[in-house]
Amino acid sequence: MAVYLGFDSSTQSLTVIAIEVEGSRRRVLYTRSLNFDEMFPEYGTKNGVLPHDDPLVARSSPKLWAQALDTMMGTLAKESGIPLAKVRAISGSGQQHGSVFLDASAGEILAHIDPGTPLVAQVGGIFARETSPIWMDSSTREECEEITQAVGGEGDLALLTGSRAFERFTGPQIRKYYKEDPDGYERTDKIHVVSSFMATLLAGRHACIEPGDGAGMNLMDIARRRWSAVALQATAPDLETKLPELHESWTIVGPLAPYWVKRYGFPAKAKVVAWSGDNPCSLIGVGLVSQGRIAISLGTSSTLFGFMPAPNVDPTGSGHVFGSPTGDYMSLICFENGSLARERVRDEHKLDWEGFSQALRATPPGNRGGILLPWYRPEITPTVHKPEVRRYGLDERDGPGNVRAVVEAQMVSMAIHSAWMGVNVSCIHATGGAARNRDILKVMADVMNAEVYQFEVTNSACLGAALRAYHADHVADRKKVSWEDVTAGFAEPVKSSRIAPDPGNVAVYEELKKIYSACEAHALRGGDDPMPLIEELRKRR
Ligand code: XUL
Repeated sequence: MAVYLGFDSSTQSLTVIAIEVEGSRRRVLYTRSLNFDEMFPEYGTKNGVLPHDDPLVARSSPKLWAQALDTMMGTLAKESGIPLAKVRAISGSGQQHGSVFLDASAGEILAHIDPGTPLVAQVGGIFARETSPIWMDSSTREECEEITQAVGGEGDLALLTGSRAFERFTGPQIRKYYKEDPDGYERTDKIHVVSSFMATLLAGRHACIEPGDGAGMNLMDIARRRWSAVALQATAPDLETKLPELHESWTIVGPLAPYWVKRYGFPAKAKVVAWSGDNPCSLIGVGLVSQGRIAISLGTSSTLFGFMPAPNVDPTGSGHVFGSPTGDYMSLICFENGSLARERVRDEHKLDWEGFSQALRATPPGNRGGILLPWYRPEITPTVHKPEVRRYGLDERDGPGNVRAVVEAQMVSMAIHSAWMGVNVSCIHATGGAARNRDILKVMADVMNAEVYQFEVTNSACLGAALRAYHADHVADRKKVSWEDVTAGFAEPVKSSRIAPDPGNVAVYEELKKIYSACEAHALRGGDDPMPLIEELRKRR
């Protein structure tokens, strides 16, 4: 029997999953989550983010992530009951785009961590920058423009790196830091993304970045899967010396560092496998290892993604191409106002999640034309820099109407902004915390006109990381394993969970999509007043 561990270092929590594989016998042994705000209040985060006066700035603490990892490894050793000696490999998933700036002392210090003292007490001095910008940061508009100009325009940058410049991507964030704190940048020896930083802590040496997360930086040549000299030069000086190496997703970074072996009893030969981004890991965790279906993840962000055999870049500029951990590609669109927007509406109307579901059940599909543009925070898709919540034909005090409106807005926006992918979606794999809620998934099925399936494990990023550990362990031992074998029995949708679209509701949403697009155009581009369209729908339905 072999045990594999997958971690997920996300915006709000650190989760672990332990899976057991013995031939075709596969099962989840253990899973546990640590919420950052609740478990580590001394860092002062709210929903995993440090408070800041500027609403466009979103940062977190890399020390908090290190402390959470240390606590979780202790929990695994002391409380989980899993057979530690059987752990063969460990991998992980990280919130994408976030960056960790380490100084030149990091290499030496990390190689000699004393197992007698907690990790954080020893790594406190390795950071050239105390805080890490994360994916919710949208303060780098200027830097995005500068990089775009230097590379030759939006289209060229997208063809080169898989995405036009995005505020949250690591390259623009690095450029901002270089401009604001040139000394800090100079002192920086290595810039990790969240995933490679966490793998670095486990292995006690600088881990590589892999093409899943590398593609979220505006720095990687997407077709060649190498750092792009042109993009690096456009971003900041000497960047090539500060970035970790770029290697395939199944790279073994090294054995587990002695700290974890001596302090907690993990096996010395356990392999640390390169960590990847949460969305690339999710692709594996919902079994999308070939073309044809898409997944929607309802976490802090909402993402819509699918497997892609070749890097086909989004001509509308809202989507991304990332590396898939299979060695292929994936397309992705990210919406910032995900779970936190749903929570805002829930809290504004003093509901719990059951009340939220009841409100969905009590209101008609299409919401009688009541529309909410749910930009509680700046939005990534479509680009909204200044947070703003707008209502059309919807009373602010109407609790059930606002609940339906926020869910419909999220689903309709996903449908509209994913049209460029040209995928005729007939089946959606739903994942992330809110995928447990079948009332939300019913709206998804009707808006997307597709069957929706749930999974036993809702944290597919975490499961995908454990499956990647299993895959890399086999590759390292020169054993043949296909991705279909890797995902079998774990990353398969629950057949009985199927939610089918209702043709009547699908027709309502076809009309609502037009109205929602008109509301977006009105709010963002000064388009025509959409109220006549809403009145017309009301007359007929
Ligand atoms: C993807 C993105 C988010 C984060 C969330 O591009 O920014 O989905 O990965 O952790």
